[in-house]
Amino acid sequence: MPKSLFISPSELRKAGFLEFSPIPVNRYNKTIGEEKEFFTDDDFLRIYRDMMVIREFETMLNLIKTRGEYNGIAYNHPGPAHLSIGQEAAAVGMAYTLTVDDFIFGSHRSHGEILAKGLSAIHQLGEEALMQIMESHFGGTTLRPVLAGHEGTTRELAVRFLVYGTLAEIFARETGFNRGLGGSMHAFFTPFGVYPNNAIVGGSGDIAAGAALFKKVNRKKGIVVANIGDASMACGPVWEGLSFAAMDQFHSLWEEDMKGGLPLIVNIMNNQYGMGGQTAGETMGYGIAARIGAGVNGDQMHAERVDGYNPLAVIDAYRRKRQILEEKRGPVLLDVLTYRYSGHSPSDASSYRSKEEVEAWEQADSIGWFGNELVRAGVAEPLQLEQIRQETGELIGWALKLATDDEVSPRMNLYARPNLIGEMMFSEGSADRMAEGVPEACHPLEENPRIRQLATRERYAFDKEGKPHSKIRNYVLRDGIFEAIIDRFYKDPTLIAYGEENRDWGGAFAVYRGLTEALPYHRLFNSPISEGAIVGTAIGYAMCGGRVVPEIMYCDFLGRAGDEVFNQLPKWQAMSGNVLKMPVVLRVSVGSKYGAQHSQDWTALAAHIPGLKVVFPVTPYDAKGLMNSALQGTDPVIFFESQRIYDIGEMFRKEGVPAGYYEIPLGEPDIKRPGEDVTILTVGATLYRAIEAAGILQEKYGLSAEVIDARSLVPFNYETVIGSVKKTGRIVISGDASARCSFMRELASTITELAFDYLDAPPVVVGSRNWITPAYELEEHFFPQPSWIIDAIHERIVPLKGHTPTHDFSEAEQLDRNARGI
Ligand SMILES: Cc1ncc(C[n+]2csc(CCOP(=O)(O)OP(=O)(O)O)c2C)c(N)n1
Ligand SMILES: [Mg+2]
Repeated sequence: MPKSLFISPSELRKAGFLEFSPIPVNRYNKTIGEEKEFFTDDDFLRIYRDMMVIREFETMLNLIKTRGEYNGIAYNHPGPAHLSIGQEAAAVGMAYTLTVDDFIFGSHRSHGEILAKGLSAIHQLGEEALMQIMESHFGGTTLRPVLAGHEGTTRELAVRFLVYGTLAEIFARETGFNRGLGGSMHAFFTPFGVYPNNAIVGGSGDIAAGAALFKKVNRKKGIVVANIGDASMACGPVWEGLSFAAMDQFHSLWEEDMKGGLPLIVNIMNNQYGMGGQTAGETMGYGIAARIGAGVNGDQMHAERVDGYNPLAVIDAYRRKRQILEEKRGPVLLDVLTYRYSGHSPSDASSYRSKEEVEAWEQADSIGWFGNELVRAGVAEPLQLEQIRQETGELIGWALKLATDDEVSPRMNLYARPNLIGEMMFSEGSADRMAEGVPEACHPLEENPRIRQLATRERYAFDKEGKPHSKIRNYVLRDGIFEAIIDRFYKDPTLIAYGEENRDWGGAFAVYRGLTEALPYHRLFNSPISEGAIVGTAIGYAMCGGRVVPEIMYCDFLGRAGDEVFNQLPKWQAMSGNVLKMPVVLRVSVGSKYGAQHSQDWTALAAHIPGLKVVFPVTPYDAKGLMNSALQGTDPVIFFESQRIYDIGEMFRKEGVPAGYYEIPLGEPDIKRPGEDVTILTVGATLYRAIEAAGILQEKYGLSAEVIDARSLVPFNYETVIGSVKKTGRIVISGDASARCSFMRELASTITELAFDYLDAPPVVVGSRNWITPAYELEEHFFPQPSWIIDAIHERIVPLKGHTPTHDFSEAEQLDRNARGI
């Protein structure tokens, strides 16, 4: 249903003031005595114990890094260890009230958060559930070393499992929580609600918002916490995540039980520093980070600063904020004051702060202070606290010994299985739906007006006599994409799609016309203009178990989502040790008419990044079949589309585009015109210019060209192309990307390696010039034209009798262009 939110000039033009409410700062002031009503002595002691576990864990790592030894156990750990000594109360306070269904995301400095949340989950889970979690993680690989000789309770076993799994991960052991592929900065363990920690600081900002979106849309229990460093509050993904999470539409347009804000707490772990830059007073202007909330939405994100040196203050805040989230009034911003005594990393010389400052915070140390308070309030005897400290030391020493033992904690054996990591890059799943359930829709699929309209369209572009149908009668490429997507919307209840102008507008290029009527807001909506958040939230949504189709309006805008597309989307499946799946089909439209910033083909950038599948279909049949495959899979797919041809009919498949469901496997190039004398391999919409060139080659020069459409870039099965080259001995590769470092160059070099013996001449690349894309009116000088392909064949492969080239494809010209970098 189209929306109606009337914008009234008389209302909007009224005079007034924007008003803000006071933001509470360190308002918690209860004593332990006063809190006894809400905590048992055991609870207090557990808080103390959890803080102590983190302290000792991090202290051990600090000693390993700086001295190569802890309690007589020597070890060399060359990898990172960003420690949070001093921040324990903030972590334990954050995790204490969270349930197992609540998810936390973090950063490079999140060992403490993993332990705190894990310990909290272990406290809550029953013994059977704990056993089941531990036994099923990688078929017991992490549990086995822990279980050997264990004599305590299941809960004690689980604590050992948590500490060991985290440490083994930090040391890159296959027995670690992520098979050693995550490591210190990316370790996590989803069964305890610990979701990915991100070494790209601030990276969790939009991903966590996507996880909260998943919870909301799929009616899952629990809230999501994004732990973000104070310095990372400057990062784009954090701001984009905030904008996304605070969208008005959750309240104004989403309907029934979907109405209301996202269950998200952005928890600033405010330790006052980046690495050495001081946030308040130097690198940021917020003074008190909680101020940010006032700029995000009318609720000021219910922002508050809390004293993260007192675990009870943080717990109190979480209790209150959770209620806000349960009332669907999120998101929430918490500025949790803390301090790290440890350096940014163990090599940090602390040149950016004074000894006095560190000592002043050490004086106020949360563990020492909390212990004293417990004694003062009669909760614990000093001896009890000392016993906790000792037990913790033993626990950490035990874990270190085990995690550094190459026999029990081996690394992934890449000698025996050299391709193991390669095999983990993709999940290669096939799933009609990511969860059971009835997909929500506003009407049955057959009643959809566009589906009905498409039933009357010509699914092959030519009539019986071979004459083209009038354009408006044709079933076109955008229809193929639409049919695949709407079909999946009716199969997979988790599927959602969003991007800029995706709803009422129907997508900037009308691919989604007809979807607005079919789907409720929570399955199809307009996002803010936040390419980072569009992709980042999709990543968070998918890693929690949903399927999602985000859209980037122009390929050129991919740069705005650079971190999400290049660092997050491709990496989490393997970095998780294959715990996570990433069923995200990212639609990216390649422009042509709007000049330098709206016309670039960046397929090579996507294909370069390991972990992404990349397709670029250019016929209605291929578009539908490849979209079906992409949506059936569980891997991230960058789905390139070309704005030149959204309204092109099916010109190659005489049977037309099937109305029913079919898949075209990713990775198979397709011969679009058979031939004998020369192969023209195209990437993207250049196919149609290559077909034109092939016609001219045949008619004017009697040369029969075989035209192959790459269709996919990653994966890519070379067999068809090599088979063609064996026959023709000649190949031109053409596409609309600027030629330098393009995927065409990759194809050319691989074909040279694989088919050198069959080639009469080296493969020739005919791409766009290495310039800015000029205006549409000048584009024939920039994008490959049929005449360029013919000229290139004439100049570099086989002279064409009587041909006078109009473009210079000589070696001298190529050398000169390269020498000048153009
Ligand atoms: C995008 C990005 N920029 C820079 C870095 C290098 N770096 C690692 S940690 C860090 C400081 C982060 O400060 P903050 O967010 O406050 O977290 P803290 O280290 O204090 O926990 C920097 C600059 C990075 N990892 N990622
Ligand atoms: Mg910081």
